[in-house]
Amino acid sequence: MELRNVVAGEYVGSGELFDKVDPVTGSVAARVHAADAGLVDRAVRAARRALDGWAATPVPRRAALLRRVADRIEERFEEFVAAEVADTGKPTTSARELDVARAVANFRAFADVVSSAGPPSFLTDRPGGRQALNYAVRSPLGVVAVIVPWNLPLLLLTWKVAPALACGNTVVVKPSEFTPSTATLLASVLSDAGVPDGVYNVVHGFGTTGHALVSNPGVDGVTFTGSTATGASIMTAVAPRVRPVSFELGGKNAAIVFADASLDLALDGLTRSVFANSGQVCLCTERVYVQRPIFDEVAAGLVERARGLRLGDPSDPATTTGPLISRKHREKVLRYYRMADELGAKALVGGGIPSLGGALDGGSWVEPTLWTGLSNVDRPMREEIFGPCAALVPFDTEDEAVALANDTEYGLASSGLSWVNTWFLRDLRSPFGGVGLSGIGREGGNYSLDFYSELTNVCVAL
Ligand code: 6OD
Repeated sequence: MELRNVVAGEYVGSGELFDKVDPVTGSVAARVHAADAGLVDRAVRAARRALDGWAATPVPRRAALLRRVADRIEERFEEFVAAEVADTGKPTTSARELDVARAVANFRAFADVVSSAGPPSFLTDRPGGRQALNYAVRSPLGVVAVIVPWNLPLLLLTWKVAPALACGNTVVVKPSEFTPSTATLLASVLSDAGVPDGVYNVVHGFGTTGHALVSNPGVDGVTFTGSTATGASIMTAVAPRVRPVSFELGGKNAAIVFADASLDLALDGLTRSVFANSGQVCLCTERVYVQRPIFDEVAAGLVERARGLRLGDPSDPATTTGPLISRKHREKVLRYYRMADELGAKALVGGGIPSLGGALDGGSWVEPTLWTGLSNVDRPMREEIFGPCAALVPFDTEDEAVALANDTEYGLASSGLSWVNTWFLRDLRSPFGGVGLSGIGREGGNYSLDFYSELTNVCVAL
């Protein structure tokens, strides 16, 4: 199979193709046409040509189109699931229940938000007892570059594309080179739903394609989810033109378990927050602080649950855990596994590469892993690993737990967002984003509208 770039509704090839590898087996799943700077420029120009017409489309019409997109994704639900699984290797059940379901929800949520939200207005007193009316008018940012990662490809793409289009922007999206399929499929759904050509464009490729996109003078803003290092390089690229950015970056998230917690609920929550998507979610827990009286019990319970995870064929409903996205990423995760070992940590479970047999041994699998014996000064406790692993550390007092959890340069789950007795429970109207190395800005509900539009205040003397 070959995947092409999408420019003004046309599927455009290039002279340069790269392999998209199936992380389950390591075999080549697709060949992808990489966009060079020239093709990226064509895509940006296409988005700019489409901008005036789309921006002038009345909000109710844009919202209706977004709802139609959600309906079309639902009609082709299993096609999206299959594409997401082929790219990521994640269990089919996860792709159904989380990724594709959220894509539908994202389009519906932002159709609702844009239909109902309006900036506040103010009556302002003037000298002499008269008043003025201040009201603000939203206009689109313009052409938005949308750069999204490989862990939740369609979920994160639509989380940005839906509000961007709702606000009247046009977009050029660059999916990760590891997960090009659902972004391409979405182009045909948008087109079937009646979104005009050029409103949504796709360029494929690696960092050089992303760099060409964010440094293109026709781009008016950049929204990005991915690594902190890439976020920093995007900031550098847009700095000379002073363009707005919205960044969801890494995390080094902590969970705190107090002695009076309901053990089963805590273990259910930790199993999800540590191992969901093989630990490849920026919100995943990699540090677990447990109050000393229940430390051994929590450790034993979590080990038992880690042993109960089923790695294997994504189409098997019993599979809970997929591979990592690539061999290269596995190398990174395994470096931390070795580092923990060298630091004298004890792996209560896992610590290496599983043997799954047959074709699966060609994939990028890694064992779910839990350590004790690490402390906050150790690199595996300070750097984002992005794998199915966590360290358990005891604490005595609440103050100590909070200090340990806050001892990080990141700030996503439990800084930008705090979950109590749950994890990754989302209401799409609430603000989402991080502090410190975890990002800049908030998206979600009206906060997304604030990023994807410019506000002009009008002051009318009455
Ligand atoms: O749920 C969301 O809206 C969201 N932005 C999740 C981000 C996950 C990062 O890996």
